[in-house]
Amino acid sequence: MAEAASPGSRPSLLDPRAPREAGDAGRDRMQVDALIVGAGFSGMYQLLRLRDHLGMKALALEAADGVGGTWYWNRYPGARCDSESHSYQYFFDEDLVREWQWSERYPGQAEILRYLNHVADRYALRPDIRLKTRVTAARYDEPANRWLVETDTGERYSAQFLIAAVGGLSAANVPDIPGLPSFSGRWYHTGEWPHEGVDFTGKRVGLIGTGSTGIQCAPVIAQSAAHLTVFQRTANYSIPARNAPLDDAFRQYVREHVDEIRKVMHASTNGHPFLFADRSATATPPDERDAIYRAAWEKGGLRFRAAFKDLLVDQAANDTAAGFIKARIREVVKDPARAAILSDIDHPFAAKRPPIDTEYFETFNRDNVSLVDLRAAPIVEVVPEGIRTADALYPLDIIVFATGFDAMTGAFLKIAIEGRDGLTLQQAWRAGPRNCLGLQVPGFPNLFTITGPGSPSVLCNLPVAIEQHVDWVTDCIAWMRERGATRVEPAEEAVEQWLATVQAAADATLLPSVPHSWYLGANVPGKPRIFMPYAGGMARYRAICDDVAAQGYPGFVFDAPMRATPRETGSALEA
Ligand code: NA7
Repeated sequence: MAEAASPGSRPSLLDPRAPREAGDAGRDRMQVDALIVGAGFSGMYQLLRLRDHLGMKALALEAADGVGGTWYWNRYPGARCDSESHSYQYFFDEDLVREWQWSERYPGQAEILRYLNHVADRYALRPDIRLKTRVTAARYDEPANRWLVETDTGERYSAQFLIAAVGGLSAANVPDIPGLPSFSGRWYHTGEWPHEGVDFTGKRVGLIGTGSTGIQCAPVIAQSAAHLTVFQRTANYSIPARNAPLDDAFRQYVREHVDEIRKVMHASTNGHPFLFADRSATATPPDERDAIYRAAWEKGGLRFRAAFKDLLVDQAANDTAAGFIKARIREVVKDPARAAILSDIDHPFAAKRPPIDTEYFETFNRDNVSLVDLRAAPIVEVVPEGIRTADALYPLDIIVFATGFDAMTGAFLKIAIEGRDGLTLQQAWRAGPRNCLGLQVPGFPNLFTITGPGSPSVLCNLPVAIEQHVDWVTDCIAWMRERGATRVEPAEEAVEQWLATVQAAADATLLPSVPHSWYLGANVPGKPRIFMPYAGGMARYRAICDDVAAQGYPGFVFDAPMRATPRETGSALEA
């Protein structure tokens, strides 16, 4: 990628002298070429690419009062990324990779937020980011070919391109439990954590949820709370993270191997800096297999999933991993009754998002921790004193909801987006998200979604997925500008083909077999049950996207005759 032009050389679009156009579509609206919704990992990089590489007037609107997206909001105790820090960063500028020093194997929330603020400063992004500005509505004005955007601050914008960089895991899911407003204590969702923190000292804390987040925060809360009660609906696997400080030798290795690390991430299924081992669990003799699992358990983290190539495609192979982990849980947890509840896992390993932890199962050996099996006795209601299940009342001072997100679609649908002919995104996605490559929705010209449903997104180390999406969008816009096109949207036929490809990719794995998975939307009542992310792997997805671009964007409709190279056979969008 070309070097960025000197950042910040143009006057800020937030300058009151910036162009505002009168007229029906433009009255009192700030006119920009591209409006980006969100200033997390994806929004900031999209801003940089459009502004500094294409010379566009681009502006990012961000609801928070700081940049950082996920890492701005998720300040819960123990918040840490599951990707290894040397891979959880931008790779578009090798100098940036070499400059930044991560302190631990997995980056903590505060450190990632510092990194993203560093990026905002280093590339002078702040003048083109408007904070504390939530986009509430966006309507496509077809005659003008502009997106008319409204915000909660009353600012109004008009943009040719609208890029939703809102994050797949940003719309907090607080379950609708009867009686919650009557609770006399305090309650919090982990994804909307107070900046000043929460003091658990001397408190009786209830934690609902045992996904990646609940598994991260339970051990930390248990250290200061008088008592922690973990409410478990679905028992979960977890692999020890084995977090540790990074030494200078490793940091030097990263500085000297930036390109090599990037190549591995780009070649890998999930965008991580390691590849799946080229061996089958079922074809490996049991003793040897066990030794491999033990070594992977000691190494820790998501690398465990890569110990064999068939864990996610073959139930028998998966059973070997599942059995190994369940045995470790029973080994760690001293109380057999608790161990039984924690290891009674009803789905294949890694078919739901596999958590990694620091002393999660060990936490259940503490005297101040109890475990409630909601499968045996579900939550009935919240009462002023605490949580009532079908068979008991648990008195609490604080309830922590680690109950996840309206994932992949929630943040997009929270904005009232209206495309051509009055079609709303809610209507277009009523039966589940429909788009092409996870990037564009039919009927919504010039709207791009970064890491949207239908792309690898949550199945991938996200900065890798984000850079690929942003680069693709930027290249597509550049390609249009070179050819005088002003409008792009996917053809219905291409969308149908891509949806079939996404479904086929999922069906080739064990992932859709879990009925309570949020990959299927099952955690949000009333949400359509559609497997949303593209499960064919990041490397495969990148190749498809590259192919589409190289072929002159077959499946996408532009408003000007384009010189496209016809494909010789088949479609770029096929699995
Ligand atoms: P997840 O993975 O969606 O986990 C949410 C947890 O909350 C999970 O254990 C749910 O049980 C549980 N949950 C949700 N609603 C309820 C109700 N109503 N009652 C009891 N328990 C409930 O969210 P996380 O924040 O942990 O992780 C999301 C991603 O963020 C993660 O993949 C990382 O990428 C970062 P269930 O399994 O649905 O029965």
